[in-house]
Amino acid sequence: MILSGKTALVVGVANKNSIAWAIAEALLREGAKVALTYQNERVEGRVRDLAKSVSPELPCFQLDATNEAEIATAMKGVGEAFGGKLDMLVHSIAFAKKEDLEGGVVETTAEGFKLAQEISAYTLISLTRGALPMMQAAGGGSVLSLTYLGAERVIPNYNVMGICKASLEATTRYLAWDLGKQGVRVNAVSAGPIKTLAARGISGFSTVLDTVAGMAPLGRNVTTEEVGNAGMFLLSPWASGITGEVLYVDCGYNIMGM
Ligand code: NAD
Ligand code: 0WE
Repeated sequence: MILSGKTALVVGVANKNSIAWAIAEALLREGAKVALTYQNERVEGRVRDLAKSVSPELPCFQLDATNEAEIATAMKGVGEAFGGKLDMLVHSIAFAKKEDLEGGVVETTAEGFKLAQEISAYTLISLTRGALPMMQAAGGGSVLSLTYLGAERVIPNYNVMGICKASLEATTRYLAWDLGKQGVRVNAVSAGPIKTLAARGISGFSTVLDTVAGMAPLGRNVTTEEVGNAGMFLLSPWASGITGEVLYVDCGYNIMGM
């Protein structure tokens, strides 16, 4: 098992359909010790039940990523659970106000823009900073985030989230430069559309799924398991020569011009 003796913190599990959960399952399968966080009390029960379903002792911590104090408290808990050493960090969170995911980008308010950027991009910096002392203690580490094609192409209605994902991908490259000398790699997986909680309530999502399945070389949509396995690869020593990279896990859709 490639990850035995390694430790991981996975941020972004809401339920069993979450991409973060598929990554956690792949990490566990390869022998890693995994800790989870949950955003708030509303999802706490569900996340703790999921954790218990795979292992009796899987540490869970509350972490609203916009709350610096909660980041510090969660990191302290992770340090206690893992003997002060962390090898892997997964950032799998995003949020924009519903009204900013429809209508015109030109209508985006400063408040909506800032909220989406803070949760969807800035938190890659603050979470990495929080994890860094434990990665230094481990002699290096690996960070992974989740992005989407809307970062570099126009996907109707993705709007301010596309702008945030462009920011997240640039942040991935700058962090990779910053932390490379310390043996910390920073990469992103660009996943194809998947019907998770974050995709519910997005009008026309079924059309997005059908369009991609119809055009992608593999003729179907990607699964959370496939994204989990690719994410696990980038986090693992098999990817020791890869940093600052965005890896497409989208059944090939991104290569198409027509
Ligand atoms: P999901 O709803 O299961 O996960 C989103 C998570 O973000 C939830 O766990 C939620 O609690 C968390 N979150 C939101 N605001 C937060 C905050 N302030 N603090 C802490 N956590 C917060 O949906 P998902 O599809 O698994 O999304 C995970 C990531 O994958 C996101 O970055 C998303 O943009 C990306 N992604 C999703 C798709 C897709 O089609 N589902 C495609 C490509 C990329
Ligand atoms: O990153 C995402 C979606 C993230 C997201 C989802 C919501 C729904 C509920 C962020 N904020 C919110 N806010 C809410 O109130 N994806 C990659 C999934 C997605 O969203 C789309 C897509 C795809 C794919 C929106 C329009 C078109 C395609």
